[in-house]
This record gives sequence, structure tokens and C-alpha cells, in this order.
Amino acid sequence: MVSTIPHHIEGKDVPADDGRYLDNVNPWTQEVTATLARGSVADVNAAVEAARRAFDEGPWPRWSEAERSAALHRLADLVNANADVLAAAEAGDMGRPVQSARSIDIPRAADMFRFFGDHAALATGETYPSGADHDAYVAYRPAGVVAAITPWNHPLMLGAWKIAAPLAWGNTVVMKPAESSPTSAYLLAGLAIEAGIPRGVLNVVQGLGSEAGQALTDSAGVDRITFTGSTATGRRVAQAAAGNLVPVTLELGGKGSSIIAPDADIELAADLVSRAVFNNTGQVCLAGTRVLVHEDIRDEFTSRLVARAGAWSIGDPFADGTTLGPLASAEQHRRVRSYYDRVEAEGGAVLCGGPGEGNVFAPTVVSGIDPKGTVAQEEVFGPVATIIGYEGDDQAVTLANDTAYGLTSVLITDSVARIRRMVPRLRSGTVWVNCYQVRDLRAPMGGRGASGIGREGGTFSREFFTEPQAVFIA
Ligand code: TXE
Repeated sequence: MVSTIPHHIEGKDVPADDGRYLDNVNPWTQEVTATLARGSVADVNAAVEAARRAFDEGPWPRWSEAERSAALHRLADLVNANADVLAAAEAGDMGRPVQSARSIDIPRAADMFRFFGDHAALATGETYPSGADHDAYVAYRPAGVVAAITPWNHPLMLGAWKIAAPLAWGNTVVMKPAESSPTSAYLLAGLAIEAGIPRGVLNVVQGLGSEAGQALTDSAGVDRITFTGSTATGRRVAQAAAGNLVPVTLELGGKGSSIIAPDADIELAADLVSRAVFNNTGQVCLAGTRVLVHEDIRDEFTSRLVARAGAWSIGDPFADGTTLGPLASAEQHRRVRSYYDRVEAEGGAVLCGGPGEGNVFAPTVVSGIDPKGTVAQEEVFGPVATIIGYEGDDQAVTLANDTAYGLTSVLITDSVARIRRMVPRLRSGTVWVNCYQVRDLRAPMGGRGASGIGREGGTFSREFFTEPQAVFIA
């Protein structure tokens, strides 16, 4: 595995311009496993200029959609062929169990390159019959240089999600992975070259958000910004984008509700909630952590959820059989711990779980918490389920909508009437009924309120990463 992680600019490994490096820490062993380039303004400018040259002068935007799609399929093949090393990168950087990365994150990342390549190659546009005198149609021109800023919770999978669509539509990209998960993006950039994607099309700058990330979003050479991360940083990114009048999509935090109706299949509900809240040690923006349970079934549901919480196998992300790793960093552990420490003051009782050694945090079930308190309102981003009882559908909807966020909701019920009545009233970008985390790359992904601005996926990505041009021919 790499011991120094450089930038990747114009197809080459590039050291930090000013020679400064950051430590990459394994969250399980808490040892420094590598150093990474601490990107400066000069590094960011070099990457943006390389992307600009590749866009203005290189072949990529001029290839047909089918040629680009073929290249993205080759990249997908290489991602799958290198699944072991990529999964090890995620495990070492942020503690994702290597088995989960190997079986879920890496193949999903590969699928994204295939899907968006095909989607662009198969897309059609509208024509506008305008009498005998003119032909008119819309063409989707690539927007230019795309800045993609990615988080650390599923580094490769969310990285692929941010870059596959802009690449498919003929843009060039400068990617800034999170400072705590630099490795998989660096490896991916090398695989892109191997796949025959021209130099300068996919550049990766490493470094801190406040330095490299800020410089990238401030850059006047960028035409689009796509960001996934926290709401606080999203606001800063939006301000930088406003300065240059650059379109931006923000996929920010979430505080999703899982509503368990009185007619729900309780076994299914406990299973879905356990996965929705504890998977990836709770570091998932889509997690349905506000568990709203009808009072009639609350006790039974709670005891089944507690049983499931204890069934996860926490351990070394590299070990066979580990289903949950540690939290991704000591900082993340401190943050989750600070919410955990407030549970009692906010009226709640911890039924199971809590902090363990090092960065370990065991699946935690909390009951009786004040729905207006910080633990029930702010994104904990750790494996903490808060159970809140309710008595009627209206109250459930009110509670579900009573947060600043609006990313996802889960509804578990056997009643079609209830589904039809409640779903339209849920203020969230995605609603899963009797399921969780079903993704379809054609569907819009994004949130309302503090969960962000804009949608990506299928044609939604096309609208964002292209400049639609209306053409009238006499
Ligand atoms: O996120 P940041 P942090 C939430 C989650 C978590 C909290 C803090 O609640 O506990 O955010 O995580 C880059 N200009 N989510 O502090 O800072 C940064 O380098 C440009 C939810 O790690 O938002 C990284 O690449 N970029 C979320 C990326 O932004 C900047 C995933 C995300 O980091 C920047 C992550 C700046 N000024 C955290 N500052 C989700 N939606 O899944 C930082 N960055």
C-alpha cells in the first residue's frame, strides 16, 4: 500500500508544492499509516489548469458519448479487478469492514461508472417542431471543469457518485477527497489513466477542507461544484460558489425518521431500522435515526431492536466476520460521544451500546428522548437510534417533519391507505416504504432544507453537469 499519497494532476503523481504533508491515521489501530500531500492554493491551481487544458484542448469533451461510455466501462472493470486493494484502502482509512467494502461499496462504485456512461450514451433530447421554416432542438454541452468535494464515510462509492456523471457528459474533474480518506481517490485516478481516460480529465488534489477544499471552491476556473459533506461546510461552499456565480449541488447531512406504524411487520421493522441506523457505524447521511414507533408496539419493537443492536460484530475492519468497524476518526468519536453524554439530560435512557475502546462505538438504542433536544434534532453521525413514541398518523408526520433536515424517511406499514396518506406529507427527498437504502441511479438523490440544494441522478445529473443549448436552424 502507498506510504505517501501525492496529488494526481494531468495523469502524474505530483508532490505537495510547498512540501507539506498530513498524517493518514488508521482509526482501528490509531497508527499513522501514510502521509498525504497537504494541498495548497498552488496545487489546486495546477489541477484546475490541467482540467481546463484537458477540457479546452483535449479529446475527452469531443469524444462521442459512446466512446466515453466505453472508457467508463473499462474503468468500472478495473475498479472491480482492483476491489481488494480499494477495499483495503477504505478499511485502513476510515474503518469500513473490508468485507462490506468488497461486497457493497466497490461494486456499487463500478456500477456508477457503467450507469452514467450508458445513460449519457443512450440519452435523447427534445426537438421542437416550429413550422416549415425552422428546425429546433436542445443539445447538452458539457459545462467545463467540475470541482467534486467528497466526504469520508463511503469514500470511493460517494466519490464515484460525484464524478461518474460529469465525466460521462464530457466534463473534466478536480476531485478533493476528505483528508481522513485520501487513498481510494488516489488509486482511482491511476485506474482512470489505465482505462484510457485522457490525462487531465480526472485530477485529484489531497488536503484539508479549509485549505485545498476552500481554494478549489474559490477558484474562478471552475464551472460546477458538486459537494457532499456537512451542512456547515455546505453553506461555505455555497458562498464561494455565489462569488463566482457557479452552479452548485449540495448533498448535506440528514436526520431521517423511521416511522413504524401500528400495523407494521415488527420483525421487518427491527431489521430495517438496525440496518438503517447502525450500518457503517451510523456514518450515513441517509440513516433513519429518529425512530418513531406507535405506542401500541413500542415495547415489543424496542426489545427486538436492542437484540439486533447486539448482533453486530464489532472489530478490526480487516478481520473476517467484522460487520462494524470503529468510527472513522478520533474526532468523529469525540463528536458522537458528546451527543451520547447529553442523552440523560435530554430525558433519554440508554438501553444498550455506547463508547468502547479507541474509536469503537457500539450500536446504541436510546428511548424517551426529548424530540426537541439536540440528540433528536442534530445529525449525530454515529450508531445511535433514538426511539420516540407516537399515537396517531398526524403526530407521526409532525414529528418526522420537525427537523431542519429533509433527506430521507422510512415508513413501515401494511396499509396502502396509510402509505398514500402519509408519504406526500413527508418533507424529504426520498421516502422508502417497507424497505431501506434502495437506490436507483435514475432517481433524484438530494434533500430539502438543511439537507441541501439540488438533485443528482439520471437526467437530474445531466441538467446539472451540462449547459443545455437551444439550437434553431433556418
Ligand atoms: O465534514 P465536512 P466533517 C456530517 C456529519 C459529520 C459532520 C462533520 O454529521 O459528523 O458532517 O464531518 C471538505 N471548503 N457529514 O467535518 O467538513 C472536507 O475536506 C471546501 C455528513 O468531516 O463537511 C471534506 O472533503 N471543502 C456527510 C468534505 O468537505 C471543505 C458526510 C466534507 O467535510 C471545506 C460528511 C471548505 N471550507 C460529514 N471544509 C454526508 N452528507 O454524508 C471542509 N471541506
